[in-house]
Amino acid sequence: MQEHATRQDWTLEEVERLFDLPFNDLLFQAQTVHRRHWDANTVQVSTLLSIKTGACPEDCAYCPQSVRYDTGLKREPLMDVEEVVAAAERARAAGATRFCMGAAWRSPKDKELAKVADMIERVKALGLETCATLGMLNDHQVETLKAAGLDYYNHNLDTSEEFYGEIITTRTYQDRLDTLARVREAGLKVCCGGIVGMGEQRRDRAAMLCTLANLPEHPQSVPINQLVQVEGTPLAGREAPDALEFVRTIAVARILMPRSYVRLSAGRTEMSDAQQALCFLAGANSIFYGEKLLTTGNPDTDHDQQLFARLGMRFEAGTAETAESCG
Ligand code: SAM
Ligand code: DTB
Ligand code: SF4
Repeated sequence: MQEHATRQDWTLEEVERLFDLPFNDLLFQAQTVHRRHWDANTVQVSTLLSIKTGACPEDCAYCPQSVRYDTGLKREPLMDVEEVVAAAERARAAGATRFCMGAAWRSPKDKELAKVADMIERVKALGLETCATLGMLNDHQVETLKAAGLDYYNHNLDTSEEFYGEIITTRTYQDRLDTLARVREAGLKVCCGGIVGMGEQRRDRAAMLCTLANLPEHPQSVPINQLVQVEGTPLAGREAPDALEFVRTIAVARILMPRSYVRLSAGRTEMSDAQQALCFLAGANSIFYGEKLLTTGNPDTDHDQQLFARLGMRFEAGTAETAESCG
């Protein structure tokens, strides 16, 4: 059906009309699109590790790792490669298929990047897909990551261009789009999404998803985070978003980007099992799994396993080849 073909020419008005649909109509449409492209009962599982924590010079108002806010977070320098490999082994044993390494940098220095490239090679050799989120990159840095075998680069737009300046003043939306273009043009898969619950309007959520869906290629992975409120950040104390509005955001992402993984990302600890089930019905097919995100909590793995059993859902099997199977 033409209306469900993959498109990159969405108008903001069209996207807002999707948001405005009656809830059941929106979820039915999202689930229909979802089933056309995906197994409806399978979820991809990624595990996060903060490889360099805190003391970030940027001023992202949501982030506990910014040097500008006193959140009581302990700073940690770039981890040793062996420690990262050990954490990746544990994630693989727990059932994760993708390992995401996050660093609190505005952009990496070349020496730091060389060490991250080692981490990527070693984690990939375990048979895991690799993802990194390290801030802004230049062409040369993107090439280094590509040569190390990186699969995905995460770099979020976070919100609409209009609202961006309310949340971050130390970089521009265009800076973000420039790094995304470098990553895409180097042939890396793009992981790019945003945050719901920062005080933005529905129009901002629609505009962010519209921007993502109109990129030259849809990001292969779209994380939708609910703001994790951390004491000491400027956004602590914001009103939590309406649970159903969060589900709507997932559903619209699924309809706009039918072939992308849509990840129900940060914020699951604050969500009921019923809300998470609605997110899967709306087309989410990826989660962060493991008891920590970067610096904040995530549901216990036991709880997640029980939730998946109750929903009759399963984890996606790994697709990356192990070093052994390559001979
Ligand atoms: N420094 C790099 C950057 O900003 O791209 C990489 C790490 S940064 C922590 C990665 C993403 O985490 C941010 O773009 C944001 O979307 C998300 N994030 C950070 N703090 C969050 C919070 N309190 N709640 C929800 N998402 C958050
Ligand atoms: C994404 O979109 N969410 C993840 C990952 N990409 C890097 C990070 C969530 C961080 C939540 C706050 C924290 O734990 O520090
Ligand atoms: Fe730094 Fe990334 Fe946190 Fe912004 S989101 S303060 S860039 S770690």
